[in-house]
Amino acid sequence: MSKGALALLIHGGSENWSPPRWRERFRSVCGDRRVALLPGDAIDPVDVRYAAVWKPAPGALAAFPNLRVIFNLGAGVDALVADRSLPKVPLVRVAIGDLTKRMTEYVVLHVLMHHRQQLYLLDCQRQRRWQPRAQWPAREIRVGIMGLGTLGLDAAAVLAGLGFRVAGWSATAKRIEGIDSYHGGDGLEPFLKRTSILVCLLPLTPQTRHIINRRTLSMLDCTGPLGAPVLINAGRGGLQDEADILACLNDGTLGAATLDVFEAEPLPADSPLWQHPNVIVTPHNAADTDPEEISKYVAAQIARFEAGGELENVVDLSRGY
Ligand code: NDP
Ligand code: OXD
Repeated sequence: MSKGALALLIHGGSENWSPPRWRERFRSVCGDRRVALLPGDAIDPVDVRYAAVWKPAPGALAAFPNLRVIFNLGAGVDALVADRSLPKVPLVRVAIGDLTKRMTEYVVLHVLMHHRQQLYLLDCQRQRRWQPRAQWPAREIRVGIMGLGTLGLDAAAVLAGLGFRVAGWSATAKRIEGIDSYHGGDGLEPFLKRTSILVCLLPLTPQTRHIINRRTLSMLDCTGPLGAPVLINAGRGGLQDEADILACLNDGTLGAATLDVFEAEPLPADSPLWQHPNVIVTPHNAADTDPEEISKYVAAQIARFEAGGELENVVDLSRGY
């Protein structure tokens, strides 16, 4: 009996993430299973059992009557969950060491960038000025991580290992050695009030949309050595109100920001964030994962599922992440 086919529906991405490259990779890890890149490759929709997708057109997955599992080729599923015609089959997201470690690199890089006053030092370099400022130790900086899931937990542990005082905020209560944990609506204000570098690694859901706004930024701690607090958002652009962030940067409520994600991507050329002296903009590449690792992860999940095993990292659609 022939194996159920895998359909690839992939939009956007750099050359390494291009649809033909994904087809090549999946063909090399899927043995004799048919792999069809859509639209384009000929395949009868009734033969499709699995779909591996990145930003598919809304409604596109409803075309496969025998679909058994959808694999999202990234960690965040907000765009898929918003598709009301999404077939009612398990939706699996990426949670693998390669992605997690790359996100941790990004978070650590940017926490250190602000903690070690690198924006100031780069400015001095451009002006040929040799003017070091006093540097405080990591233990005087309180980092707060919104989202203590796969990504937030790893970043928290590495930052704590560097000596930062780390806290996290999540939906449900956690007990994690060395990390102060806050949760739920009641935990948000005390969490923000003790935080001077805020790292956002939340999923985008109706509950978290625009959670980074003037009200929440105004609660951050400005008594530490940094003076004004710092924001690092690598979750999703929909988590932030960009007009509020700009206004807070301009009136000193916020000292600086690193942003990897934006309300509109690519960030429009006329956004003031591009040129702001206290903003670091990166092009949604915080965890630019190795696609080979992702295709092997999907192929292994399909093999386990067909052998009667459990799928891993299935999204809870009622929570939206
Ligand atoms: P997880 O699902 O593992 O973790 C999500 C965390 O957010 C959990 O701790 C969860 O709490 C918490 N959370 C969710 N909703 C709320 C809420 N309303 N209030 C408080 N806490 C909440 O996700 P990951 O760590 O794997 O990924 C997080 C996000 O990072 C992704 O959804 C994606 O948007 C983004 N991302 C960005 C990338 C980039 O390149 N910029 C790359 C990869 C991911 P609890 O533990 O209690 O459930
Ligand atoms: C993801 C991303 O969700 O890259 O994996 O944003």
